[in-house]
Amino acid sequence: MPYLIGSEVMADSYYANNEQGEIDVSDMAIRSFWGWNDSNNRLYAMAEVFDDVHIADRSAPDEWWADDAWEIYIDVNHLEIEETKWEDGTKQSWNVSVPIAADNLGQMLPAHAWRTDPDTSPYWGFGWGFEGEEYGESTYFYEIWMQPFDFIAEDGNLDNSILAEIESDQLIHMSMAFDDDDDGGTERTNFWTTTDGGCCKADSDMILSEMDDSIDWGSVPTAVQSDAWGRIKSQFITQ
Ligand SMILES: [Ca+2]
Ligand SMILES: [Ca+2]
Ligand SMILES: [Ca+2]
Repeated sequence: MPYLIGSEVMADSYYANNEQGEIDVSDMAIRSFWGWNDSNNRLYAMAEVFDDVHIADRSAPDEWWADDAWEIYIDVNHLEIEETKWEDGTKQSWNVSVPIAADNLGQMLPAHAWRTDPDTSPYWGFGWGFEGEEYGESTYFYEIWMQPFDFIAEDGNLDNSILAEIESDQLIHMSMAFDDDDDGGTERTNFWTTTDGGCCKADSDMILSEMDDSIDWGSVPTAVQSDAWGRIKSQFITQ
């Protein structure tokens, strides 16, 4: 079953002191869909983000968070927040900001070489596009698949890292945020997120429900590899 997360459940309680749903949709309007696949243990997400101004003006690789960006944090084992760490990969991030600026797409922690680039990493893929003005009023579309790990060896050695088996009815931690830079520079302005705990935590609950056959998924074929995800995607497009 795909899960829809819209602007009404997002908050910027940390940086702009806004409550859940207190979002000016002429400034930013967000829809995101999440799904998963039992057979390949992948998580899938897509997002559609209307924004009055789109900016990617970073001059340093680690300033993606001060541009328009999509931040994703995953802890598949639903640990206590203080038990999740970048170092051992019990918390993994995919933070993307497009188009590429300062030679980077964003930051993926832990930042082992085999994790950082979706074009070469076997563990995730990413696609994006937009309608409207590239750096003006626009709607950006993001799509990602992620192969989460239970944990990742601190030295990044894959032989000592365990891919997660994700299962039906499993409760996982995810969180995501959408940064909104409208005036350039490296201030964090708006940070619309599923968590009220500020930046960089995987602390929102998500249950991996089975597909619900009572939903009319449609039959629109897509180029995406998973049939199940293709059905979810077709639902997203036609809603
Ligand atoms: Ca905006
Ligand atoms: Ca910026
Ligand atoms: Ca913006």
